[in-house]
Amino acid sequence: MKTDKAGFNTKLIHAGEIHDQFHSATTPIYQTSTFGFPSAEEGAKCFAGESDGYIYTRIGNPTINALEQQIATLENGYGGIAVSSGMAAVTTIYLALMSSGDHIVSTDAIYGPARGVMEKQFIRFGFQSTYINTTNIDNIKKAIRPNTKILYIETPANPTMDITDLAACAKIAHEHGILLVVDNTFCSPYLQNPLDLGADIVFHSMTKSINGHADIVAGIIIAKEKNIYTQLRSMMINLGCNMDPHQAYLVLRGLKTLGIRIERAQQSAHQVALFLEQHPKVAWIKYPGLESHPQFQLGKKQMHGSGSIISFGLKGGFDAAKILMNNVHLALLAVSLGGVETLIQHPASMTHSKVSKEDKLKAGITDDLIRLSVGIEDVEDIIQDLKAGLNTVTV
Ligand code: LCS
Repeated sequence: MKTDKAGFNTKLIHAGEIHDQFHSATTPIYQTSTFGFPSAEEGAKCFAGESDGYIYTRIGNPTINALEQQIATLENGYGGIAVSSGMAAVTTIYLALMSSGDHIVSTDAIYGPARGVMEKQFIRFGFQSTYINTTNIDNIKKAIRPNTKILYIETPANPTMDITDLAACAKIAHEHGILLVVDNTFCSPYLQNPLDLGADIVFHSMTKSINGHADIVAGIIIAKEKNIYTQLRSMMINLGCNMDPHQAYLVLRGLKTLGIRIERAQQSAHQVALFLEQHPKVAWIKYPGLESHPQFQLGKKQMHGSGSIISFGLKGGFDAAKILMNNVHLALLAVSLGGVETLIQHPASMTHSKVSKEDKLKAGITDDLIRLSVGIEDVEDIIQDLKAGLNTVTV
């Protein structure tokens, strides 16, 4: 069906779907590496870009293409580029859009390896980077240099849950001729649409809520305009970080329930956040749905909901955090987030362990910070699990 004017949940089921001769209800898996040409002339046309026939799966594949079209529709972008992981999305963006001597301004509290690859590896190629607290727009203005090419924002940020004003970022970026790139992993297209707020590129680790079932690692980049889309696609093809058709099929399957999964998880997350906020052993909590969140109003304005990720600290600090993490039984002590299962982890020693101690502290990734990704189990069980775990904390 035509989904241009359809609602979000209808698009989740039907946008991008393939209409084959058998009227299959799901998009078929084209598990093939290559595609035959009907003639030598047609093959040459495909390579010349004069025909949109498929050539080779690293370049394009109908199952992967269905997913790319679907997410591009959900994010209101020109086109999507599916990649093998969220980190493949990050590195494809850096390598497609930066040259030696170019500079990036970025949120300091981003997913650890997205910062690490820039500071420890791409520095060899002459890429320059400045990491700042982007919740204060003045910090961004001060950090921009004549050679700045990208303003890179993660909001809510992993793991601090700080929220940055995307419309204000788009204004500043465009005044300076800079591209605004937004990591929308924590929200998914269901909760936030950065391109509508002025961003040029949005990307996701689809390993998280888009797929939602903790059985796939995947990523996608969506560009607002054709010329940037073409640059990114060309880089992905040459890097060879394409998605696999079966991986695309699993993401397409998970994506169908994105709306109902997020609605339920965020309803539970709100209840869990209220429980933690009033617990005597909890020192602080940051959840976009609580009025105590420093950017509560901004979150309400630019997000369509509060999501399912909570960060919090205990009065007993890291020692207490370790006791809690070792004494929960429903929540899995594991990295990743946004899935149907509740996960708990310690960013300072896990996802962000490679960020220097000094940079972690500057970014607000304190030793006591515990990150909780609330799943869709019965919320009473999630709270009971945390309550029992907190009871074992004696420090
Ligand atoms: N962006 C964000 C915001 C992320 O949280 C992650 C992974 C990535 C990009 C990279 O995606 P991947 O390559 O893993 O698909 N975040 C993780 C986390 O917080 N725990 O484990 C992985």
